Amino acid sequence: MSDVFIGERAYFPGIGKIPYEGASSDNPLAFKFYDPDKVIAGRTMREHLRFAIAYWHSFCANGADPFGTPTMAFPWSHHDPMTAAVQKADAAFEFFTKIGADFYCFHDTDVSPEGASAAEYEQNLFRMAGELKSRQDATGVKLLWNTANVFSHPRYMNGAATNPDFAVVSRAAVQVKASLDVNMMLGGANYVFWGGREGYMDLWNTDMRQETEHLAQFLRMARDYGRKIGFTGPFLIEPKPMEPTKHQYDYDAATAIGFIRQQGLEKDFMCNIESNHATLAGHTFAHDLQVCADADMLGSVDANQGDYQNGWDTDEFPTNVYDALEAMMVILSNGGLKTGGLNFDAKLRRNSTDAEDLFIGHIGGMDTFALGLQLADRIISEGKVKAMKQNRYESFSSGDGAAFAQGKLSMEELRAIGMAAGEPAATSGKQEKIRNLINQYLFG
Ligand code: XUL
Ligand code: CO
Repeated sequence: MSDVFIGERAYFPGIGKIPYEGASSDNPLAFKFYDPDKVIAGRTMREHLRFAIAYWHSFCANGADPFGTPTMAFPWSHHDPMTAAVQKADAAFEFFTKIGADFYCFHDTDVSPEGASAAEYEQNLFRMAGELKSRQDATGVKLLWNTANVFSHPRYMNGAATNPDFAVVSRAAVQVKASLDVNMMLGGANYVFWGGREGYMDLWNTDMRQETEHLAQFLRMARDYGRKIGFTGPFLIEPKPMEPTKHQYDYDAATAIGFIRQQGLEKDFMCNIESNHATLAGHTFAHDLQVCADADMLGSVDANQGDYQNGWDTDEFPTNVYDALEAMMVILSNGGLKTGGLNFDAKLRRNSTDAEDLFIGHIGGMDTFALGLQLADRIISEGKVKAMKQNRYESFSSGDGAAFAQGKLSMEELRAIGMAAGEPAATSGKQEKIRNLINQYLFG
């Protein structure tokens, strides 16, 4: 096998382009269900799923945790930070090409060293954007979204756009403006805001009203600048309820959408929904996707999964087919991902230390969503589940029910109908029946 690589050497030697081999393959480095060019409902799987690789987890997270030091030694850790960043870009594009992902996502600080000053930060980032651009052009891999990491550096410990100190707010603008410029250079399809430190640790020392107004002000300025330089894609807010802050302002999809509307940002902003963030907020993944779909604000998806026993963001590769099916039901019913994609905001476990593990994690995630897509397509096209759902609302399709739904009844008229109708008959919700039907689709 000849090795495919982008720079001077291969960073994943001995691993070639991951093939589709089908469900009976026992090759761990092959897709079992993700067949990129297979057509489902008029589009190829790759067009439906728009997989993206997260730079931060795949090429930056080294296994360090609050209790232990790094477990992963990257071959792109050159002592000169810019040389290391270029080598990391080579490794990343080698990986994107071999796994067959059409998109990638990054934070500014994932791809470029911060440098000793704001000016050096900008200089490094723009140089690295040039490096990324040439690799995009060489491979055809595209930028799904980028963002500014305004949560890791100590200067952001009290927040970025919501920091009580204006000096920090303006410093965050250095990164966000540069990241918007880089998005334009690289033809990004979306731009993301995740407010990791935009929340509070203690309400006693926090003016929540002032902080959230500053956040909106900051987002309006970023929107105006993005539009001024020609960015036409959606700006995406990624909700999360907590971690690292005790309470994050963009708690969940419903909160983020309420905020977007309250601030008059609905023409430009949508949501990027992450599975593990939805579950941290006490919802299912599908719930937060549905909230966005109903509001016409489903922008993109961070595809990962949490651990149902843990109350934190474990960012595991998705393997739960049931969750992926529920997600794909919402996504397909909403007309697909449009400018968004499925970004694997997922990291290897700390003790997954073989080079092939990064491939195996992504293969599992891609196969899981390929299964979800195929099953969702069957369920939608057969129409049985939809009919069962619609049947529950049948009483609103004609007569007084339709008049109510159309706003044609007064409270007095509604009461009179209720008085005349007598005690309503009990109507079963048929939850067990519908769940059993789903299992037939999965295993029948
Ligand atoms: C953190 C998280 C981020 C965002 C981008 O939980 O999900 O990586 O996706 O900043
Ligand atoms: Co995320």
